[in-house]
Order: sequence, then C-alpha cells, then structure tokens
Amino acid sequence: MKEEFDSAADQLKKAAANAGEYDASSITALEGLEAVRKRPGMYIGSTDTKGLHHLVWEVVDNAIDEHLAGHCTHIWVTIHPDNSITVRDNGRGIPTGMHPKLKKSALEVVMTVLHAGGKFDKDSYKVSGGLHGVGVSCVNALSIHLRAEVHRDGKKFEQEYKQGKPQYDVREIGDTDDRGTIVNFLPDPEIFETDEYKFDILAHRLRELSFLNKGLHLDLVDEREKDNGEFKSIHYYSEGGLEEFVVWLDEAKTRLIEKPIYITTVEEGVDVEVALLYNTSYSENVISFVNNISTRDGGTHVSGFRRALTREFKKYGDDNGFFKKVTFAISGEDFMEGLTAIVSVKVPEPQFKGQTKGELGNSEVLGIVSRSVGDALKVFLEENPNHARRIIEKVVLAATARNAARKAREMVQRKGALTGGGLPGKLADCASRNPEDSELFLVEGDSAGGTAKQGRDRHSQAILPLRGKILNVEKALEHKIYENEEIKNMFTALGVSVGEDEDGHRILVTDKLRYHKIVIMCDADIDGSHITTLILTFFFRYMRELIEKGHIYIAQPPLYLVKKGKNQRYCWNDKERKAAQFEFSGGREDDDSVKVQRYKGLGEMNAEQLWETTMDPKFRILKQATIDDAAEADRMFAMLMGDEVPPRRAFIEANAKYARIDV
Ligand code: 0RA
Repeated sequence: MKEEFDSAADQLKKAAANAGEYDASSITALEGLEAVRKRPGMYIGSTDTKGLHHLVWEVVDNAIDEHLAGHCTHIWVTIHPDNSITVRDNGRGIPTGMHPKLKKSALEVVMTVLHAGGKFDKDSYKVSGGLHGVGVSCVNALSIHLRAEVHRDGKKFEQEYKQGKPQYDVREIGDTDDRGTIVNFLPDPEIFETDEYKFDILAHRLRELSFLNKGLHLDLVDEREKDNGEFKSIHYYSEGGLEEFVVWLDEAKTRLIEKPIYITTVEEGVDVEVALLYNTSYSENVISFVNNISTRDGGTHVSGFRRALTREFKKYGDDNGFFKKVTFAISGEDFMEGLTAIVSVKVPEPQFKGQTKGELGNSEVLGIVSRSVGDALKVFLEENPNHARRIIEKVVLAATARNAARKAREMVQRKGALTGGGLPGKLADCASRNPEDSELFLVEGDSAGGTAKQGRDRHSQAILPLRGKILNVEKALEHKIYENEEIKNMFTALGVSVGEDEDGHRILVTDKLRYHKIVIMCDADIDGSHITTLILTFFFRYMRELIEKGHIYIAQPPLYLVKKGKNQRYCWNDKERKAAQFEFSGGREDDDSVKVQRYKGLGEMNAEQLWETTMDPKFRILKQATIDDAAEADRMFAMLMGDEVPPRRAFIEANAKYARIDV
C-alpha cells in the first residue's frame, strides 16, 4: 500500500519538477495518502464524531466550490442505513481525461493524491481555510470503501477505492444528459472512534451553508429513519442569503428596525456580504465567516465592521445632537447592544490565525470591510432618520445602563471586599483550597441543599442552595443582576468578578475561580429543568467563559429505583427500568413483588442515596454544558427565555418531539 501511494505522489513531484514548477513549498503538499491514515488528526482535526462529520464537509466543500464558480445549483447528501454517505452535486463533474504527465485519469489523481483536488482556474474562490480544504483524497484515504461517479461530456464514469487504493482504472459505464459528481463513502472503523452520523449536525451546517450561498439547493435524506413511511429529509434554500439569516437568528427577538440593513460589495477581489438588525435585547450576536467557514474569533473582517459601525453611528449621533445630554463616555460596546450581525467575506487567499485558526489575519480586509459597511451605513442613516434615531436612543440607553451596572457591580464588589471577601452565609464550603479538585453544587431549594450538605464529600464538594427560580437574566437589565441575592451569592462563592476594558467591554475576572467543576443540581421534573435553564442562561450571558472552558456541568439524578426484596437498582431511563424489572421478576410481568419508585425531586432521596446516585464521582453521571454554535445558542436562549411568546410557542411545538437542550 505504501508503495502505491508514494509512487503516485512521487510521480506528481517529478512531473511538477519537469514542468519547472518544483519548489520547496510543494514538497509538503505532495505527501502520500498513507500519511493521512497514519496521522488522521493532522488532516481532519480529530477521529471523534467531529472528524467523522468532517469527511462530509470535505466533499460538500468541493461541491460548493463548483457553486461559487457558477456551475452548481444543487447538492444532495444522503445518510445510508450502514452509515455510509453519498454526496451528489450537479457541478461540472471531476475531470476524467488522462493527466498528460501522470498517465492517469484526472479523477484518479484528484482522489488519490493529497492536495491535488484544487481547481486549476484561479478565478474562483476555494473553500480552503482552517481544517477544510485538505481535499477529497483525505476522505478516500480514511474510507474503507469509496466510489466516485462522474457525469461529464455525455458519459458516466466510475472508480472505486479501498482505503484510498483504486480497485480498477477509471471506466466508462454509460451515457447521460446530466453533469455532476457522486461520491459514496464508508468511513473506516479502524480510524474513527464512532461510526454514527448525526442528522442534526449535518442539517445544522447545511442550513448555514444555504444562508451563506444564496440560490443553492441543499437536500439531506436519512435512510436510517422513516417518518410516515418516508425517509426523514430536509431541504434548504435561501433566496435572500444573509438577509434571511439575520431574520432567522432574531426570530424570537423584538425588532428595533423594520428590516435588515443588507450590504454587498466587491473590492480588490474581496466579496463582502453583511446583514444586520437591531433588537430590543441587551446582548450582541455578531457572527462571521470567511469563504463559508465560521471564524469564531473574528479577525480583520469583524474589526473592519465594528470600526465602521461605531464610527458612522457616533458621527451621526454627534452631528444630530443626540449625545448632548450624555455626561459619561459612550463606548464602542454601547453600539453593539441589541445588535445581530453576520459578516461574511470571500477572500482569494485567506490567512487564518490563532490557536484554533478561527481568526482571519489578512490585513487588507479590514479597510475593505470598513469602507463597504461605512458607505452603506451613511446612506442608511440619511434615508432612514426614524430608524437612526431609534438605534441612537438605544445606544444612549445602553451607555446609561452600563454606567448603572458598573456602579451596582462596584458596590457589590466593594462590599464583598470590605467584609474580607466574605463567602455567602448559605454556602457550605469544601475543605480543599485547590480549585482543581473542588466542586460547587448549585442546588435547587434549601431542603435539597440540606440533604446535599449531609451527603457530600466535605473535602472537595461545596454546596450552594439557590432559592427557587433565580432571576431570568434574559429579561433583566444588567444592574438588576448585581442586586439579585442568588446571583450575588454565585459571584462571591465562585470568586469571579466583573470589570471593563477601555472599550467598555465587560470582562470576566476568573483567575480566582474557586471551583473547576460547577454542577447544577435540580429536580428531574419540569420546574427543575426550568431552573436548570435559568441558571444556564445566566452562565451563557454573564459567565460564558466558564462554559467555554468546560467548567459547567448538569447533574443527572436517577429517574427510578427498582426494588425486589434486598435487590435494588437505580435507573436513569425507561430502557434501564424495563431491563431491571425484567431481570428482578425473571420475565414475569405480573410479579407484584417488584416495586418501581419514580423520583421526581432530589428531596425524595436521603443523603446517602443522593451521594450514591448523583454526587459520588465514581458513579454519578454529569453532563458537561458546551456551546457548539454560539449564534444558535443565542437564538435558542432568546426563544426559550425572552419576551416574544409566539416564536417560543412555535419553537416548542416544532421541537417537542426532540426537545433537548444540547448539554
Ligand atoms: C477538479 C477540477 C474541477 C472540479 C473538481 C475537481 C470537482 C471536485 C469535486 C468533488 C465533489 N464534487 C466536485 N466537483 C468538481 C474543475 C472542473 C473543470 O474545470 O471543468
């Protein structure tokens, strides 16, 4: 196997050298596919569920490149019952002619030579940044089986591979009027830790891609699941692109302006597309993309956007006397409150920075975006004085609120300091002073709090009981938050404080964080889930960093206790309960001596039971809260916790069957 891969790569190297194009930089680009199998993480990031899904994106990205080049209108993704995947597109089809130097079909070169998948025309953008863009040959190398079918020039062609090795030369298999490429692959179980494709993960990204690529049809079919006799499927199509994307993100919020401000420009080969809306909420939701890839940490495109927004609104406010009565500084942050925006750029040669390559580095993009957004905002402000006034008034309000919040915060923090940094009276602290092995349980209600105090491991587990429903921070002004008893207790117990940088950005000071595991422990009923969601909303809006760093967990108390005589077993779901009942009764359904107790509240367990089932690190189940997609999490929290009732109802009705906050 090694030799075959090496020889293909070597041949290409030689060919390139002969053509006079050989230089040091191309050496690394021409490794063999065995390198991919040896160190898959280097090429696709990981071999967990993320890496498994990455294979699909690799193929889809190639099809999207065809769309960007103006040759593809439709992409179909199918999950088959064996968890193999088919990606089909109606692009030009991978070329199949003989590669003059390699004496192989171009299709075979694209599928078996690393980094050979690139288009040869330089005019089109490539979706090639971060971890993407390693080429379909990587998918081939990591698949136990792959079949490529190309419809091109009136003919159908095919070739199959096993772990990247061609099984026969590219062959013609018939005539066709279509054009396009069909790639079917089965990921290699030797490589991946899991083989199960998740409909939701694929659907989520395909929806995003449809907003980012207007005019492109995207279909997802799941042949593993049937709904009313039909395979589960979904179709995405966006006529309006980002303009529709912001509306979708802000569905649950109350708008401040009627329709999105939508900007598209091209300058120096850089496509800029921006859509923004203002709503009445207090949070900012700015997301960004470069060549369809999410840039979580922003970069020069986002800086250009922010700079233009602040500059133009500030100028408009000054020129029209809106800031006359304001006695304190208005910061850049104040212009972002209630803003939802998407900044998407297409850059021919993107440079990604940062540890996770989530940040755009190209310096020329800053000015390009800033000019594009600035010009468009000038026109908007001039043509829409009513909307302009509403936004500026909101900015002034935000600055005022920020000032009040700062005072409230400083007051609370000063008080804490004056009493010697005193911990809340309700906190039963642990003995350990090492945050790494300290855990804080946030417990619903004083009575369960009492039980938890008795049941805990005093060395490493601290208990903070919370009174009933904590404040819904989604609807409260920031200064109210610092006046709330339960929230103040959380800040002091955690040892976390809040400050501001010179731009007025709220910053969380976490270097004195007292516990590295913070466990939300609520009843397993509707009220309990509501309280869990309230606490998560608080962490999401005010201590997001703790979620991002993996400090926030949700306890999972058992739902049932199944008993027969001295035998007893805790069960966390109906499957386990049925199994226990079956086992204890020896399969006799009418065995009355098997008793099932349904736990609804933590209070129904005594201290020992609570320890055994929910707190003991050896046996408990904790779910870690994570944020896969901050923009969608924002949308969901607004939906569940915000002001607008109709979208919440629609959301709950639509999701009732699957409802599960992703923790
Ligand atoms: C190499 C060159 C061209 C297109 C492609 C590859 C291509 C790859 C994939 C993978 C999935 N679908 C795809 N569609 C196209 C350019 C073709 C030309 O110049 O005609």
